[in-house]
Amino acid sequence: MPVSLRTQVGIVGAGPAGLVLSHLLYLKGIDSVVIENRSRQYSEQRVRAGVLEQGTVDLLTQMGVGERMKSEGLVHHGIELRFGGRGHRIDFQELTGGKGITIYAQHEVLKDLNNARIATGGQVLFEVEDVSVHDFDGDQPKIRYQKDGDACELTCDFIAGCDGFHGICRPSVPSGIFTHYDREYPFGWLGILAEAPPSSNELIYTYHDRGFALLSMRSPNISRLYLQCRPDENIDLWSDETIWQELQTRLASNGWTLTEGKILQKGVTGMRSFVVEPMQYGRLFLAGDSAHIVPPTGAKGLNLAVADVQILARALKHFYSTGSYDLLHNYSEVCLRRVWKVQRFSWWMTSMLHRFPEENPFDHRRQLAELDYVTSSRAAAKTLAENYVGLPME
Ligand code: FAS
Ligand code: PHB
Repeated sequence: MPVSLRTQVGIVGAGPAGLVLSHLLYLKGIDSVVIENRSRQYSEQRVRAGVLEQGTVDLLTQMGVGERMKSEGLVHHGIELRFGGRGHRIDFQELTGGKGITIYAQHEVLKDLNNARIATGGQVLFEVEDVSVHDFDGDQPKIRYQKDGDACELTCDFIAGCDGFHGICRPSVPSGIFTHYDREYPFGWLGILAEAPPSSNELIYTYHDRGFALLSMRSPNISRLYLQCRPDENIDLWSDETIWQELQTRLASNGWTLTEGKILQKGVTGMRSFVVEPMQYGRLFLAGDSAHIVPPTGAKGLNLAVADVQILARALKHFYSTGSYDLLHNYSEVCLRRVWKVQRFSWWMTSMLHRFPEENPFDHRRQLAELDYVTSSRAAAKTLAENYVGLPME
């Protein structure tokens, strides 16, 4: 006989989507259990996103998990677009009425959320195995899993599939329900974490004949940098010297130098745009990367996951307070309006800043004209700025 547990909302995945949802539900008086197959240590060390939109920062602060983010995060009020060896600043403060972004690593957000969940008696079960979801077309969906060798069954009112792109929730929905929208890009990003003080106070996105590069950071002593590479790039072929040399070339600008340092971590990530519609089936609701993937050029992945679960938490609260399914029925529709605007922005930033293998000279000149327009027209710069700091929630 499996060990039987009961909760209101079963959450698969303890990434940004799962943990923000669990804590939001707690703050609304709703019980949840988070089921995670990795260890807490793994998820709190995995280097991923780095940019928090204004809305994400405000939410984490309102949730009471923003103290370390406020003291250690780096607030930025602009970015630089660099092409032709010259930099052009996009002034978020002026263009968005004072909004900005905060550089604070995703794994630091997860540490803060895990600590908050534990401090408030939350149930986040790490290192579970053989997770599966069942009966979500009925009113008592179940999550089955192995924990410390015991077979367990968690009966819920609802399941939130926050288990990322490679999770089990999306594939558990019967075929024929979902429509998939997918675009793979003909390049990836080679990313490094380096023990080097950032050579700029703000992010630099650069368009170069040899390909895209991005200067970001994690702290006054740690730089985070990326360069466009083949989608199937073999990271072992890239010595630290070669990486720095390529970054120096692509980021070069008169009178500016890129400070190098010891590379602490390096890896290659592929790039795709992906959306599944609808984002729900029965009492299973998908949120975050389990439902959509954006290329990281717009720094949106984590922020979109947080937006999804804000909408889901509001709908669940409405159900438990009134018994009405209205907001739950509208979950996908409301989420997808934002998802597709974020997909558009992420695709646009990616298309403007990367070299495409199959491009012709016209495409190259058109990209340069796009960059020239964005950095010389206030209207064009404003559209970049308002998307980058985060569109308002519905
Ligand atoms: P996540 O993938 O973060 O979390 C899903 C969780 O579910 C994980 O903890 C996983 O272990 C767990 N899980 C999976 N299968 C399970 C199962 N069967 N049972 C139980 N648990 C299961 N976004 C940006 O905005 N900027 C970036 O620079 C950026 N860089 C990235 C680099 C990499 C290498 C990757 C992979 C992603 C990057 N992203 C970036 C996107 C990333 O930040 C995601 O958008 C964000 O993590 C989405 O959060 P979640 O939806 O919670 O999914
Ligand atoms: C990062 O700091 O990891 C980062 C910043 C901006 C992006 C993508 C990644 O667009």
